[in-house]
Amino acid sequence: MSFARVVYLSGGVGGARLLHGLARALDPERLTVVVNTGDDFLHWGLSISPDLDTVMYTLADLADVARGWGLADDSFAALDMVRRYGGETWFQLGDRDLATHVLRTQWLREGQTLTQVTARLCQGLAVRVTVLPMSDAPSETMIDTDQGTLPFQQWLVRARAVPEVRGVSHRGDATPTTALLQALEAADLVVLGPSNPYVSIDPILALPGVRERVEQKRVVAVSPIVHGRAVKGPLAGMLKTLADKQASAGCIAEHYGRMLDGMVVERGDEASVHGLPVLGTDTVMHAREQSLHLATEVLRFAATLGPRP
Ligand code: FO1
Repeated sequence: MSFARVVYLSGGVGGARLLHGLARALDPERLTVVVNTGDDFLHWGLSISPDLDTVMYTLADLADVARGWGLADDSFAALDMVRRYGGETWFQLGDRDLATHVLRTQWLREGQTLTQVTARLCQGLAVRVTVLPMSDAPSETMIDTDQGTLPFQQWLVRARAVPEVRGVSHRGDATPTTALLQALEAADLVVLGPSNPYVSIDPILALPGVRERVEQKRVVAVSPIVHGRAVKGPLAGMLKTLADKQASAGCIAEHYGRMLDGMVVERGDEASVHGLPVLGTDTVMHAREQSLHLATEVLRFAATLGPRP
């Protein structure tokens, strides 16, 4: 069975890695990426959408893969001038990256939606996969910590995710875009990327009507936890403080619950997943070829899953 329309929910660095493989395993018009915008914020007066940019740059083969964000071979001359003026330099914006934020800010101010702006930026980079922000309204992820409630980037980047996480909430009353709901209606497979469920996938599922629509579809998740550790980022600590659980692929499956029809985990982690079809394979993607291999494995595994009991 091959899938006619795949919707991929993505956020953060991990999600983008698998996406590069999916975009090669599928014809571009059969793949829609729905991207978390809970990380978005205003910085230097510019509208920054980190997860949208990481997805777009990855699909355009322009991403700095090692660093996980921004453009490969970018320079930081503007950042150096900001530093000389005593401006904020904790969030490092590259010179070419700035063009994305400048035009996104301008086009949003002209009244275009984030969906329209994203399509225009993708067109400029010849990205043919459909990239959809989860909402056209702001829905900033807030992190409740032992040092107060912090906006997401202030916690993750400025505070280096040191403050202990006590809760995650979303500011604003965002609704899913029509394009997102239509993509879910048309989908015959939904893949949850190997992203942090709390801050990259849950913000998408929390939008009114999204979880219900996803639950009606065939859903496969790829574990962001490998042999008890997060491949990248603060997830293991969050599982401890938010769910009092030792990080495992199984607790990611439990987090998503009945929504899942199958789970893809690192070879050797299968036993941690209970009551769900599970595939153990190579999920850690160092090189580009590995993301194509994993994408192919995910699609092949998804095709073996019968209708939900
Ligand atoms: N993450 C950092 O840890 N330090 C940075 O200076 C930084 C700058 C940055 C600039 C543009 C962009 O799109 C992303 C950037 N990120 C940076 C990553 C960003 O915080 C994360 O990618 C997501 O918000 C969480 O996945």
